[in-house]
Amino acid sequence: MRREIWFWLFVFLVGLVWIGSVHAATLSYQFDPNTIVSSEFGEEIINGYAANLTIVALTNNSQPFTLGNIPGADTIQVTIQFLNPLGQAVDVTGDGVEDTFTATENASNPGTYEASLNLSARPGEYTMRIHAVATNSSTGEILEEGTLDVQVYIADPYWVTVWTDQGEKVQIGSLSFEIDAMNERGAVVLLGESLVTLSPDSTTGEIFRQVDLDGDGSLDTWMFIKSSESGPIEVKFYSRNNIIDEPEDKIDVKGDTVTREAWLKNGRSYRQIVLWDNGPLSFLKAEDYYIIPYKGGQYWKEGWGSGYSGKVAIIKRTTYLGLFSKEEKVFDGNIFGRSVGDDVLKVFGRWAKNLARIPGGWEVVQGIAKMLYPDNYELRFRQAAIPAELEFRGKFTLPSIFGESVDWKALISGIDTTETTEEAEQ
Ligand SMILES: [Ca+2]
Ligand SMILES: [Ca+2]
Repeated sequence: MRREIWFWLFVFLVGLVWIGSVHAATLSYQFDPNTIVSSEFGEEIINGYAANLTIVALTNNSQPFTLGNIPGADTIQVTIQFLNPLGQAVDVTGDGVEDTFTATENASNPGTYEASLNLSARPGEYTMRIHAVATNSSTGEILEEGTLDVQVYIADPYWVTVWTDQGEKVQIGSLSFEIDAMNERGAVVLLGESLVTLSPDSTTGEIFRQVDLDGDGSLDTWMFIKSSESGPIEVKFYSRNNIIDEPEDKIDVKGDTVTREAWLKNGRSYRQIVLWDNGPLSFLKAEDYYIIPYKGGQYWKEGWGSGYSGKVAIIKRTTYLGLFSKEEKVFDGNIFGRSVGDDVLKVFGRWAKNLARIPGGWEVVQGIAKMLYPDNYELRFRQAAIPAELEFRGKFTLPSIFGESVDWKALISGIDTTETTEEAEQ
């Protein structure tokens, strides 16, 4: 008896699930990879570049979701909306009005729907909601429907990140700014001459503002400000204008400390920086430093508004009597937004300037480091293809007792072969 009750309960539940699924269409989607940027971080729609979306919809019995396959239906609508974290459809075309895009059925492929999404949205993460519904227009009855939610990122083709401290003046394009205060309630920023208070957005929690980087008075760029746990403040700029200018080395000497900003990667050029010890006792003992950017696109890839890369090795080479040298890796890894080094040399990955390659991915076209070091060091820039093009003190390199020995050849010549040649330089 008891067993029977369980049996009928089971039948009842299966029936409920079945009734519930009668009206469920199954959706899948694909972006034309030639119209978006995709990376290990995910898919990104680039403002101003139409992203072509194909949606395949199936009825509950796996037939193409088309009028002939849904008895009683005389209307099918397949729509796309972009939702904020509260689940509300938002404006992604820049006119202030929330958007619903309609996909059209491919005449020769029933059940396949296509849309071209040309956006002008505030950069960031959105939920792309695809909704397909078949209705009977005279009764208003929904006969079958399905929804698919996908997380996507919308970005502008140019994206620059700079890491800064409170009270530090930063110049980008014609805009100078300084973050005077920053906490969870917002940021106080000196933008040009005006002091503004920015509060976190009520839906995303982000702190942002539209700014003018080319001085024509119109707001061409999105500025996002984000604090990090203990480190510097991350300021991101997204623009449809090219805000990636030629890098300029900057130098500032205070007391016996030199602060210098210099590029390590610019386009396809990688530049090694040698800090040559010119101290008065360097003939007895010299401590030289080598800052070496890894060669190859895979070390300089970003996406989804973060995923910061920028791989650099820092090697300290100590030479005694100009003859015997020992080497140690002081650092090996991503320098962006971090201060690395030792008590003599500090290296801070300050600027990451990114370009969206469509198709392809994001590329850090410029990586700029800020370095702090004593003024008895001379900076030597090299664009060496092989280790012989770098200066080394000392004829004999002592075997490394602690840690790994340095593979100069791999570091300088680059072991990467994945960088494609069809990427056009901008
Ligand atoms: Ca709109
Ligand atoms: Ca402007």
